Order: sequence, then C-alpha cells, then structure tokens
Amino acid sequence: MHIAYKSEASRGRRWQALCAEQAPERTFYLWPLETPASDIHYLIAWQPPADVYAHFPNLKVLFSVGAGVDQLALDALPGELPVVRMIDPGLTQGMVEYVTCGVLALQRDLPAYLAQQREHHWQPRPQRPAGATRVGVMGLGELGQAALAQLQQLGFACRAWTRSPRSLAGVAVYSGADELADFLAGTDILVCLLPLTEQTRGILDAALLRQLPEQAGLVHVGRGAQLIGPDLLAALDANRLQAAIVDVVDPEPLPEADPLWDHPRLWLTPHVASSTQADTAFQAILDNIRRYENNQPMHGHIDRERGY
Ligand code: NDP
Ligand code: OXD
Repeated sequence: MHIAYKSEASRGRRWQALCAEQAPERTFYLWPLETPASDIHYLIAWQPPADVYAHFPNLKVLFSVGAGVDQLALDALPGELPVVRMIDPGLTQGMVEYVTCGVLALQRDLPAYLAQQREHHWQPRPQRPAGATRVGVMGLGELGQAALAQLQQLGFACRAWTRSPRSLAGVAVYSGADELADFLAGTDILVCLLPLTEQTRGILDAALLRQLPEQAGLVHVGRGAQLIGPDLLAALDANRLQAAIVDVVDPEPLPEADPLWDHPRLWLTPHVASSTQADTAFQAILDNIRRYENNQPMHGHIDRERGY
C-alpha cells in the first residue's frame, strides 16, 4: 500500500519526509520511477503519466495535487479509478485571504485610488459600507463556502450561485441557469470560484457581465478558460464594470502581448490566489488513504459525470 508522487519536486521531498515520520509502514516514491511498481496503490499528481496502469498496474486511487481536476483529462483515465481532488485547510485559508482581500479592495475602491495616485489627484470618493455591498459567489463548494463565511463576518450582503439547489444560513442561494439572471442582477462584486467543466467554460462572457449592475466588480479565481478576456476588457472600457481582479487566465503564463496586462482597472496576479500547503495537505491525503482502506467515503471524491 505504497504512495508515488509526480509533481513539483520540493513538495514531494517534504511529503516523503512527512510520510517517513507519520506513516513509516508506507514507502513514498518520487517520480520518475525506474520500473513499473506493482506495490504502489496511490498516486498523487498534478498530471499522471499518459497510461497510468502501465506505470502503476495496481493503482487504487489517483489524488490531484490541486483542488481543481480540469488538468487531469478525466475522460482519458480508466473509468473505475477513483479520482480525488485536494481538500486542504491550508489551501482553503489561502483562498479565503485572497477573496477577502479582493472584495475589500473593490468595496473600498482601491483600483480607482491607485489610478488617482498615479495622476497626483487627491480626491475622496463616496464610501459604500460592507452592509450595502452585495457580494455574489459563483460556486458554493469547499472554497466558496469558506470565503462566504469570512465575508459574512465582515458584514457583506452575501449570495451564491450553485448547480444544485440548497440553503445556507445568511446566504441567498440561487441555482441553475434559470436563476443566474436574478443572482447577477443583485451582485455588486462577483467572485468566480467555479470548477472548469464544459458547462462553465467561457461562462464569464459579455452576456453574463451585462447582467451585473452598473459599476459592479469582479474577482476571478476559478480557472482562466472561464473568462472571455476581450469581453471583460470591453465591459471595463465601457465603464460598465468598476474594476476586476483576475488571478487565472488562459493560457498561463499570460502571453506578453495580451491586453489584459495593461488595463488600468484590472489587477492581475499569476495564479497565486491559493495553493496546496504541504503539511496540512499531507494530513488530508493520509486521512483519505485510511478512509479508502476502511471502506469509508473519501473527501473530495470526483463525480466523473459532473466533472468536479
Ligand atoms: P467544489 O467542487 O467544492 O465546489 C464547486 C462548486 O461549484 C459547487 O458549489 C458546485 O455546485 C458549483 N458548480 C459546479 N458547476 C456548476 C455549474 N455548472 N453551475 C453552477 N454551479 C456549479 O470546488 P472547490 O470549492 O474546492 O474549488 C473550486 C475551484 O476553485 C477549483 O475547481 C479550481 O478551479 C479553483 N481554484 C483556484 C485556485 C487559485 O489559486 N486560483 C486554487 C484552488 C482552486 P453544487 O454545490 O451544486 O455541486
Ligand atoms: C488548485 C490550484 O486547483 O492551485 O489547487 O489552482
């Protein structure tokens, strides 16, 4: 019941050390392995090798290094192989920090103040209190829920949009295509925390942005392929959108000539909203391995049909 790892090397070395300390009965192999290893049952990877069973003939579970699994080409993986995404308290905390920071920056008009500073222009602007600012989060999963809990504490008026109907104390929840327009119409700051699937590819387009109130803001932390960049720039240029904070683009890194680099009211970060934190994430993986071996459901087990 050993483990193999194929991703960023320094994290692998840390996990190897943690495994030796916390699960000494297991060997933690780093990629590349010299020969197919029949005693490896668990693979932790950002992207597995093309034919997983050729390398790991007795593989039982594939763990994604990240919260997203869109990089995995799910259709190419053996149908019976369980795939598990990362649910890591450290990663969740990082996302809460980034989303809160982005929402506060937009609520407090920081992009406009930065532009004013560049022009040496001293001009207070009207202040919109948190309680009068409606934040709408697309995606009410692990990360969306945690971000909303923090935003509620700060007093924002919170709403969310999901695929399936549900309720959450203090949050107005909208679901499905039929309720998207109502959700958007009452959203001053939109946060995208959706997984990338065929349904969400290109979802942040002109038609969607047009349904937001005038001067709405955007924090995009889902996946780059959800955003139609030229549509966002057009909405900013037309002054329909106040500003946007964008952490994910397609492709990454953003090509040198892409106009997203240069819009004065668009803040760009290089896919750093959050990331898997080695120590807390290793605990989560070990916990899931133990769950698997005890026939208990694993946290973050992907539904192949839904794609997340
Ligand atoms: P979850 O799987 O826990 O949650 C996904 C949420 O999205 C669910 O609420 C789901 O609805 C909703 N959803 C999925 N498809 C649709 C749809 N078609 N329409 C409406 N709602 C939909 O994911 P996480 O919260 O863990 O992560 C979300 C994403 O965040 C990741 O997939 C990744 O892309 C991104 N991410 C970005 C990072 C960054 O640094 N920028 C870091 C980590 C993650 P329902 O509840 O009905 O199933
Ligand atoms: C992830 C990411 O999905 O880093 O974990 O984007």
